[in-house]
Amino acid sequence: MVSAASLWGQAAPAEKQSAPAQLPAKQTKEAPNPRLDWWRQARFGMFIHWGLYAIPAGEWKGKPIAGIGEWIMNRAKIPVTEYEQLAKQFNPTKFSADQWVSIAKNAGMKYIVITSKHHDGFAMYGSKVSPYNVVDATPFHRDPMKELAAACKKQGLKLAFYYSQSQDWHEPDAIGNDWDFPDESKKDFSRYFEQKAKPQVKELLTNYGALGSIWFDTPRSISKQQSEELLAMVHQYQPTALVSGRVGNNAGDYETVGDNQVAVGPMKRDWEAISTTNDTWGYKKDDNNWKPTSVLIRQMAHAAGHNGNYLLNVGPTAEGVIPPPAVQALNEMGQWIKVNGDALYGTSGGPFNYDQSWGVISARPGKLYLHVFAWPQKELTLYGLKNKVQSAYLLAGNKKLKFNQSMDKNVDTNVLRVSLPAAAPDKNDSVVVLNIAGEPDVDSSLIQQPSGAVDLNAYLGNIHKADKDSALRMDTRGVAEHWTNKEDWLDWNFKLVQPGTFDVVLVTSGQKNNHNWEGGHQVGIEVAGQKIAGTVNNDGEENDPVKPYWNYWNYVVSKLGRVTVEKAGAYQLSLKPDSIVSEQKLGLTLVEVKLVPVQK
Ligand code: FHN
Repeated sequence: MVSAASLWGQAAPAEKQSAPAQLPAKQTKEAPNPRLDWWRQARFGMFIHWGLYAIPAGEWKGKPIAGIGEWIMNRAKIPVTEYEQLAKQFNPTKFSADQWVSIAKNAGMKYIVITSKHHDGFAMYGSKVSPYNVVDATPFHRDPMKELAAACKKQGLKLAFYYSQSQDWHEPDAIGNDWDFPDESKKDFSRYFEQKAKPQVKELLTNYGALGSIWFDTPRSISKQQSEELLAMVHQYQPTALVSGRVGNNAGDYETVGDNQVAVGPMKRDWEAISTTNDTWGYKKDDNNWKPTSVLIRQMAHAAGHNGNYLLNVGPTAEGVIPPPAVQALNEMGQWIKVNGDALYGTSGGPFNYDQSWGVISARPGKLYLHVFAWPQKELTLYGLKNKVQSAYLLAGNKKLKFNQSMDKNVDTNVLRVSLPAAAPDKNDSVVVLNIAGEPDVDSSLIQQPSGAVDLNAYLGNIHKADKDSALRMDTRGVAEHWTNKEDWLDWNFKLVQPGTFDVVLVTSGQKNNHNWEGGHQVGIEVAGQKIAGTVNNDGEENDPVKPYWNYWNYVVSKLGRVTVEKAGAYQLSLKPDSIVSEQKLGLTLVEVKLVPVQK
């Protein structure tokens, strides 16, 4: 456990009442890109990973193969000649393009992105460029992409193709297969790029009607010129189609953040969160770690609340069936959207830099949508909104709500209080709409939340680097990573509305899929003239249902000690490491420092 230094629990002198530093402006809108109009409107899409890997479904020669299902060829080092044999078994007799598109449509999804060729190199469409494709090499002999294009057209969804432009484990010249083709000196990437990748992308752009995008992935060492060629090709053949950020070299139309990372904080570009429904992308028969619908709905709302899209994956079986638990969750998301779609489609991110203890905010001109995940007793509080609120209502049933606006003089902050009915209209996300006068205008200083907790997220901290080349940086979840230099430190300015005694808690993060976590760091915290010191230990998992957390990443709680702050006002908290353990090269992966009120 934790050692705390001498000032534990003592009454604290009020700190100098200087104004807290303003946080960076909320997401800056990019220059207009008309290609993005439909995509910003859509906000929610279906990702489909489907290919030969659905046959082994995570098991090779009777042994389970760890990791994501579509990587089985690589993880089990399956020779090309053996993996090719799978094509002879691929006969998805239960595949129905209409049914898949209906599942997406019913969920409220507006576009579908499907793997036309994943890293295994097998084309899931009829290709003239390579016979290694679903029409020529399988007993199925149908082109599922043609069928999906027709079904999407009929049902009014956009279709987009995922294409792995750099990794192709079937090809000696491409990136990724070092078990069949270990001699790097024999590889000529541009031969593969010119003879397979570009001609196949051209086929996709010219044979399937109007596309929403080409979703490139894992650029690896592709050159800037090659990324730009792909971009130009897509725009040449389909002037309205988008190119995903992973075309490489910052050439795409928008940013694709890391897998299963829901971005937080100010996002400078249009972006897309990509999420699995369980832990794998391609079907794996023993992966039953399904995300609950509450997590999926809240992740989607988080993405919208930060100006992003939510692309949610399903991995159909080799027979062509989308796993029932995923269909069930999508159905429940669709129910939520039928009532609350106004808070999603065509919205932009909310005006605050930080999330609320009860949820997140999305916006459109004249309206703020308060997505309430944790329904408070009687009253919802929002600090820092300067606009006059004209009316407030629940999106479910348009029920009008009473509210009042005042000033809290102690912290010089606007306070909005909205009266709520006792029961939440939706257990996952109930939306309160505010009609406001004018452009949103908010006090952007960080403030204690209505719950009484102070959430000092890593991405909101001021970073003090001892050495400008230090590797410390924020990942797209807003988590500090590569913090291995103990001379680097963070501090935060914040306003405290309700003084009291607080537990000081550090939340740190492990690697995806719970693989690694590193602790044992010694840290010091100073706030309101009090110092505590402690060790970053694993005191349990963070379990805050309001945050877009899920156990794909583990969030570890470390209780450092206790402080008492006696007066409302402006404060600063600093976090300085005394030592950092980095044997696993992870170091201190900080999600946030939390001040949690101690219940009297
Ligand atoms: O390697 C792929 C992976 O298999 C999957 O397709 C994901 C989806 O975003 N993209 C790559 C890893 O980031």
